[in-house]
Amino acid sequence: MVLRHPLIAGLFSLLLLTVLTSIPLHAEPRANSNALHDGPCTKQFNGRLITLDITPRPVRAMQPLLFRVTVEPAGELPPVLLLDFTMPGMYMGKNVMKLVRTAPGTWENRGVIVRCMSGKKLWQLMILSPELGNPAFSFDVRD
Ligand SMILES: [Cu+2]
Repeated sequence: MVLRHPLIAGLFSLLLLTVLTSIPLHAEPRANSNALHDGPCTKQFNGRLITLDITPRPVRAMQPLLFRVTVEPAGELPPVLLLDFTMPGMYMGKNVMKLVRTAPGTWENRGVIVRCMSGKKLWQLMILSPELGNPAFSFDVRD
């Protein structure tokens, strides 16, 4: 038989409540890479400089776009990198683009960002690469 002291149980639930209320449950996710509308966006991940460039700019939904990732130093990366498109807090189906190496340290492909029926604009593009630390860029796509 497990003995549960009511005071300890009470303290525990109070502690749990404090932890839960300190998490902003309804915080809207925000874009961290809206600079993509003005030029290539470079971040440092795992000691490498990773640049995402989407053209033409600004980046609009339902427009043919060129996605280019450059990595410096490129090291031993595969000839294909996967770029995963998601909308934070929403399931939009699986949208993974194969980026193909077009030059040393450069991967590219073309595609379209769909317009979301909800009216939301925030997309996250994550390079699915454990070697690179799965770097992600989020931005508000324009109409
Ligand atoms: Cu959506």
